Amino acid sequence: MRRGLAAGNWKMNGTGASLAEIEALTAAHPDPSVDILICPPATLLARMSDAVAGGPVATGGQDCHAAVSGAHTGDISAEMLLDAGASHVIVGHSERRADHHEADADVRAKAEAAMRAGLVTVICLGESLAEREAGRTLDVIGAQLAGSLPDGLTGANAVIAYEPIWAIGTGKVPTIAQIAEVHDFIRSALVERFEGEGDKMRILYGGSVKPTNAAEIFAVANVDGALVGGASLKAADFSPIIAAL
Ligand code: G2H
Repeated sequence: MRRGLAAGNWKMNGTGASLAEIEALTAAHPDPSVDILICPPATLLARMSDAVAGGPVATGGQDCHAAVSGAHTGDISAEMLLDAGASHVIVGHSERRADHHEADADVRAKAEAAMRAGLVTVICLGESLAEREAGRTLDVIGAQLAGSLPDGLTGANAVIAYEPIWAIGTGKVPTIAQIAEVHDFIRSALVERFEGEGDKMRILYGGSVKPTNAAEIFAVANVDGALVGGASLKAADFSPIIAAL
């Protein structure tokens, strides 16, 4: 049985004042039946990790460089995220793929770096609207799975996040049937490649998850939680999503 995971991706949002939201979230879920993860901007990671230490909320980075250290201005290694208190890192988010031209091979190298550092890697996949309308969704997801996932992933060190690009921050959500189709496809591919470990990996849905739609999304087979952007910024929004899982 896979344990649910409610993951918040704060993207480029949040300052020190936002730590009050984490205090409220922790107070609202002292003994949750699911895992809770917040990935703040790098500037908040160490402070947030200190603030949640010993409690039910884990912290993660939003990206990492593939190398351990070196001349990479502005980048952060997986080892540095670990040092700042993170246990997880998101790699391959569509905003990174688009804004920073990250290809599957880059995402795979970052996921390998996360494994090397001992972080749980949250690997993001998703199709564009043009790809969906062309009937290519499963081909695109299949290629991303093959190209972005390194060997050696397990249920303990990896989480997959399916995020249709057209549903991110737009308020548009796929139908339940569309979510089910892709999650079932991802599960089959994971089991085919990673055998028993593929069955243990959590598959999150991401894209405009809100308190009002979380329960019906979580009822879908092979949806093991959510990667939540905008609705994870405020405890008042994220808390009911956690409770729905
Ligand atoms: C998808 C998601 C979080 P939002 O990017 O990763 O963002 O919930 O704002 O659509």
